[in-house]
Amino acid sequence: MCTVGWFGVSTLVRHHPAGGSGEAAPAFPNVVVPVPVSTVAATGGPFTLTRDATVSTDVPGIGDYLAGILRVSTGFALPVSAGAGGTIALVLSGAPATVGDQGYQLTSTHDGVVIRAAKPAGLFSGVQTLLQLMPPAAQGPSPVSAPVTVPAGTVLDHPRYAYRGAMLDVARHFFTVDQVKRYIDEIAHYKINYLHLHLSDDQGWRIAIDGRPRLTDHGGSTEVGGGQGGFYTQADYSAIVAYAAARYVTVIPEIDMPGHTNAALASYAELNCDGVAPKLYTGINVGFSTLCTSREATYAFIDEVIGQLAKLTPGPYIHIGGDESQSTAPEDYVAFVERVQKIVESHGKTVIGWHEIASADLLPSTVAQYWDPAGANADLSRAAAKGTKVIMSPASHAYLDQKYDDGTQLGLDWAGLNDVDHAYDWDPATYVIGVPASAVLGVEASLWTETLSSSDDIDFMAFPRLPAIAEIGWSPAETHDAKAFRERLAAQGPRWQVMGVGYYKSPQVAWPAGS
Ligand code: NGO
Repeated sequence: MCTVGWFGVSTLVRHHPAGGSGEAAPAFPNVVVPVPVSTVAATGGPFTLTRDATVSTDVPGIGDYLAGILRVSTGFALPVSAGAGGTIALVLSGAPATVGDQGYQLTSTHDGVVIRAAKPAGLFSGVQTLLQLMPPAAQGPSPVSAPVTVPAGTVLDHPRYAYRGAMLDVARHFFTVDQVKRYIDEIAHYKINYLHLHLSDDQGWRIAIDGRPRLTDHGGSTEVGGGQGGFYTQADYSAIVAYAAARYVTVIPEIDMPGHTNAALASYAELNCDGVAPKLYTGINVGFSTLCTSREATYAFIDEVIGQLAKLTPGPYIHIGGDESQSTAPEDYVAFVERVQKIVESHGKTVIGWHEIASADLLPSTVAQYWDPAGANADLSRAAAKGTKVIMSPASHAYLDQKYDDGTQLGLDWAGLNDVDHAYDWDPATYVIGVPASAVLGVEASLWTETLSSSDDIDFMAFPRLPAIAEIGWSPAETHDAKAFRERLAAQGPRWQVMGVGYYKSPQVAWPAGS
């Protein structure tokens, strides 16, 4: 049934309210991205946030996060207290078992809102749903006079995949700590729970390594186009990790190797087979660089870098790149990957690598990230058959750096144009021949930055496609529906408008007037 619902957006009702009172409940609004597992509208609502509202919480940081947003947009005091009983209650008990570790149950009545989860990550996801059920202005930068309401009903929700990532390339162009924090806030709204930072490439090395000052002084001193580049001190990096953790986002550092290493090769001559450091590089061609895989100095270097990164990384994963090593002989590449895996393991971390690493013998825990548009890769299907888990980032759908259409000024187009319908039009469980649904760990939206140098550029390329990939990663396959998704997405436009997130107004979406 389609009705005109909240925000004037047409809503698709998938579940009928449990009746009883005889009074028909209004349709539950189709505005939440990723679409929840189930929504049931109720009578007697909506809930309206008033000046005397309170927040109670079993997880202080999440209560503060929510109240922090709503205080700005309402001017209300919204005191946060431990335990239960608040007008908005965030409770770590009583959720149905189906919510698992990342899901939640949200119940909204005239009198208040209760979000229940088994784990803090679930509560945080419930809070994102709550915010999206409020009018867009609830996430705005200044107090609004219009009431902040939440439709009455129950949302029961949990993710399809445990891993929902966003990759940001800070190597091709450097982005400051504040710019990365901004992106973390943006992705957290869509229940993305991993931020993969591409920290090194031919054009720049972006993380300080003790004892290797030239990596950043020299290797970090430029970027694509010849700009001044930049790098994170370890304290900067820890600040990013902590900021992300407070939003239930785990940071995955990537040091790309053995190819994509010109910045490191330029910084330390001993990493080159001929012992000669090349010049810094600011172009965008790929495939010309390789660490010297036959030199012990290379592995000593990798051990230092991975060892320090492991200490800065509370999460389980370290990404070793491994893509497009066109200047490394295939047998050297295989031996290199097998050895580097063990270095990562010796520092207590699990390897992720781009899918090319599947040509090597992978450790049982190693994860491969598929990025090719082709949908077939013999090495990867062989590895999957032996138990390798796969993150799906097919470039034709999940690369946020590809142009929307022929007129898009930013971005690349080597994987084809990728407007929002196309970004949404694939299924991770069937995308790669020979990689069964059971091998898929999750999805990742990759934002490469050869052509992007500002937060405005990031926003424009990420929105509205990042939410498409987020929904593919979170929502049950049976909810996949392009038309209904476009309607939900349309409801995000006014939200981005008030939050100052510039986005591409894809003609495929009927954005509400004024957004
Ligand atoms: C490829 C390449 C990157 C580029 C990107 C641009 C992978 C894994 N390696 O993806 O170096 O930046 O395409 O779309």
